[in-house]
Amino acid sequence: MANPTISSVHARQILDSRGRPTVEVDVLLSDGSLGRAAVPSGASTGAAEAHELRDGNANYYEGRSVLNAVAHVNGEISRALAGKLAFEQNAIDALLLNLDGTAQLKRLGANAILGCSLAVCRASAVSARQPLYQRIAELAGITTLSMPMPMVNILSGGLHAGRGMDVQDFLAIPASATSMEEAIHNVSRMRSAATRVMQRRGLTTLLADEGGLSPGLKTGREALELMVAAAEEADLEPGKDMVIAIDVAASSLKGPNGSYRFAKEGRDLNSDQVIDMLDGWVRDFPIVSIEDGLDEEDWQGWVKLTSLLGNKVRLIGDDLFSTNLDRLQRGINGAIANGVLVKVNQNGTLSGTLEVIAEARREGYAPVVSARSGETEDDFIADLAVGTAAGQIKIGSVRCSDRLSKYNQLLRIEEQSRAAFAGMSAIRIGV
Ligand code: 2PG
Ligand code: MG
Repeated sequence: MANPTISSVHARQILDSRGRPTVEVDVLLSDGSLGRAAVPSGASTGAAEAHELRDGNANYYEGRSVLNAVAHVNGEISRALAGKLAFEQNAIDALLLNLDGTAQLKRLGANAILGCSLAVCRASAVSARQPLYQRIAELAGITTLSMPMPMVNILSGGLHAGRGMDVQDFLAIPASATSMEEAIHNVSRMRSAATRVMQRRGLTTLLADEGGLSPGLKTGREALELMVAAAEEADLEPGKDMVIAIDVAASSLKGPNGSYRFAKEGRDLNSDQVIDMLDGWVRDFPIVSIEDGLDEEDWQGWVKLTSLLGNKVRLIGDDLFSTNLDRLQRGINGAIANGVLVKVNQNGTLSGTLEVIAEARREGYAPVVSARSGETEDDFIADLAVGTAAGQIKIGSVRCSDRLSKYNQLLRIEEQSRAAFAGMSAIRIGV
């Protein structure tokens, strides 16, 4: 059938990588094509994110079950989508948004809506016998695909590691790699080397939520030094073969009176002091990218941070922009940041996510397609990064199947597609 329609939409509750319930949706088309998608979930979440609907029943999965969201899919949403043209992704996403009727998708739940949106896209790719990345490229108007440069979590802190360190992520970018295969190999060397260095120093090497290590170091500087030591241990030259990205996740560091609480260091800093600290780190370490260096509502601070460091490193808004077009445009108009983290569940639909990526690209902001700290085996974002030619992807560490499902899919796509590896092109400022 040339123009298949949606025959059925069915959701169920499954568990994510933290063992917490999440929504999985199956979309079946009139030509027999099946699309399945599972919804990720964050721990360090932005206030402006689309709403994750949880049941709040304390006796069942500690209040985190998603049976209401599942019921919304199996009732209202499945009735509304039945008979609709599967290839009309924009129309389907618009219908989902209208059906919910609230700005943050609070009524039906962004988890219900996103699961349907992604599953429809997958089903249409199956129907067209296209790889998912190709279908996404069509939707995004992209003709030249690219393999994204990964930024890979090596050390974890913040809400992903029981606040064992103040800064949430210390990530490695395999700068000299010329293919996805080489990039993944080099960060794997770095990740294993970090374990060896930490074992020698008597530090714990247990895994954090995204498969990174959490040595529980007191200061960011100590963690950055460990990153450099791990690169050297792996025979990767810091600054050349391996460069560093950090995610401060500063919105999770709320101290009194608008200050930032660096609990491990035992001090509260104001916005200017945080900027100073980051500036010092950029001077002393091969850092090329800083995510959420300041709080999601510290717009004034962001202006200062951007004018000081925006011509040297990528400044990525995660909680700040929350994959929300209005917030990204506010940032663009205010000369704030020069990159945006892209998380499908912060936005709520695939079409909305593609709009954010397109706007970022138009304005010279680097889009970084990102997983959440709570993930499933769903590998949608690997295809999303390739199909949108985003240039960068952030998945977590090269550990745990919820992370590896995406890295492995990138390896498959590299083998199958003719997409060129983006290398550092999306990260360099002004390129
Ligand atoms: C982030 C993400 C992934 P979370 O802050 O960038 O590392 O974490 O999904 O908890 O928001
Ligand atoms: Mg973040």
